[in-house]
Amino acid sequence: MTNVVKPVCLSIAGLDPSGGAGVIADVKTFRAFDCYATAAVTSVTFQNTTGVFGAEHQSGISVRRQIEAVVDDLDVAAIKIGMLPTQELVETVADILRERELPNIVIDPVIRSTSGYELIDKAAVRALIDKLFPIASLLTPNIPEAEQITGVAIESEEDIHDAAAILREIGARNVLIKGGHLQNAECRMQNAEFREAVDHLFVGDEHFAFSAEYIETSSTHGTGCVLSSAIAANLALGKALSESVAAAKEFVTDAIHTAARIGHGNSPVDI
Ligand code: PXL
Repeated sequence: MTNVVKPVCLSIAGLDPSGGAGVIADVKTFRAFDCYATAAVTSVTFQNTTGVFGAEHQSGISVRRQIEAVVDDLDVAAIKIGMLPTQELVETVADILRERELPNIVIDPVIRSTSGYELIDKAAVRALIDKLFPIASLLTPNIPEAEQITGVAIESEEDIHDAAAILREIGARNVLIKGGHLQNAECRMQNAEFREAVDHLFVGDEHFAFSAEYIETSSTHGTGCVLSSAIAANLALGKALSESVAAAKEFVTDAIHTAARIGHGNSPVDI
């Protein structure tokens, strides 16, 4: 028997028991890129395709012990961080990442669910900026998250550049602002024939735009989780940041196309 060596990826995120977002989406994504999947649960949320009904957050010690159990034993090649609902959890995770000098950290600054449920509190947002932005290899906000963190109202590509500049001033090294929400509004106004969803990556002095067909659908639950974990998986496989984002974007676009009809609400992407 031969043992296959695979890169190990770790998701530090919430549990969506209906499988659309959070650690379940992340684990499936890691697996789709042939990485070995591990996960530490930060919050057990109560939700399904119709909405989020509540959450029971984990304590700092629970999350610390879950992460330590993984990193004490396995050689983690990349980490995706999603929902960190409290200041205590942000600080705990930041401490461990620093202590262990863990590589390839992709942070999806999850603030609110698509259905409008606040997934993290205000003190956690502040701590995220102060403690986690500086150690992230990449930050992946969507437009509402970038607006909330920077205070810039994003209505154009120029606004995306302005928001990215602020995110970098306040500590993020590399930033991917996902344009799906902007294209949605703009395209509706213009009633355009060909719609694009453009994500903007800022790395060092470089700017890359990743365009994909904008798909008119309500099946977008979990897309942020899948994109950030797909980027982490590609970094774990040794790809550069821009190549990892390109591969992840293609994967998410396919996943939106092939979303299964699940539940009575907005179907999640399936992978
Ligand atoms: O898509 C944001 C998100 C991330 N993580 C968890 C979630 C959600 C949205 O509902 O539940 C656990």
